Amino acid sequence: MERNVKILGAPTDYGANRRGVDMGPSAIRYAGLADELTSAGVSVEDAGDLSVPHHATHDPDAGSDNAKHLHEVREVTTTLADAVSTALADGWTPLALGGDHSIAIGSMVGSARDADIGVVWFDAHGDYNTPETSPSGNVHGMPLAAALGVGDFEATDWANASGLSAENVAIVGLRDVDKTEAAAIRDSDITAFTMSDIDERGIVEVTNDALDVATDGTDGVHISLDLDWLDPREAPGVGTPVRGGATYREAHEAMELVAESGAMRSFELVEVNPILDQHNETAELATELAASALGKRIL
Ligand code: HAR
Ligand code: MN
Ligand code: MN
Ligand code: MN
Repeated sequence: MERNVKILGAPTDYGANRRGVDMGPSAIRYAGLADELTSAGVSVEDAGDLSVPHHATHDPDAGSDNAKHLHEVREVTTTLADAVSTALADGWTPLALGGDHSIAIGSMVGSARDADIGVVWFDAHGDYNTPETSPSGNVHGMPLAAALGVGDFEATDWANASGLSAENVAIVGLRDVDKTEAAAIRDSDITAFTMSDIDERGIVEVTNDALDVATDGTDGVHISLDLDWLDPREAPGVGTPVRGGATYREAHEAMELVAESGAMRSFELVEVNPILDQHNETAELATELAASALGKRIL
């Protein structure tokens, strides 16, 4: 399939507990994203970075301890949602560069504006907290709940605007989930695969099952790749590393299966933090995985 990819930088850290993840888009570009994607056979246009509110100007009272910087997160995600839906309408596959994982609210809302979508969420974390259940108040632990309109998010038109249904959401690679969050995932219609599932069944079966969930009755799939899905040995440059993650080969295989499915509608790479990285290797890995997901072949 002929693909044109539009890169949309979302240089924000408002949803995270660590500064530095706002430099993710620069690090990923510096690692050679455009060339990697070109080598995958897609044509690429870099739309640059979205403008995001400056830290010095933000109103500390606009969020709350339960959901920090929620005002800024709303602004960034609303801007990104518009950019994603415009790119799709113009025939592009949008690739959003985080930034922390809160940007996914915007990616999903934008991707779903003119279509029914499913989501495959590669992550160590469930990202299904709500302001009421979050132990940290960091919105990057909440984007799936936000886009599904769970808890406090039910009342927000900016987050709860995707029409996404939990039956079409699959999470792959879980190994760090908060207690109440785990119960909420179990009670939901989300399909969740832990690292143990990958150990027992292998990455091919698990990824294909996740893609089946996300493609069932939908027009396309949003692929959300949190780099902390990978083991910290492969991806040290993330804010919340957790041991026991996907290997380099497993991650590539999963992305190759994404490419083979032909189902990707929109894509994002999040949580790359160059300040915590070693020689930009996590950003480089992100570019390689993106190329695999977009069809790069050895032969
Ligand atoms: N579950 C924890 C919280 O809600 C940690 C979330 C970690 N964040 C991410 N997202 N990197 O995947 O605070
Ligand atoms: Mn995440
Ligand atoms: Mn994560
Ligand atoms: Mn393969």
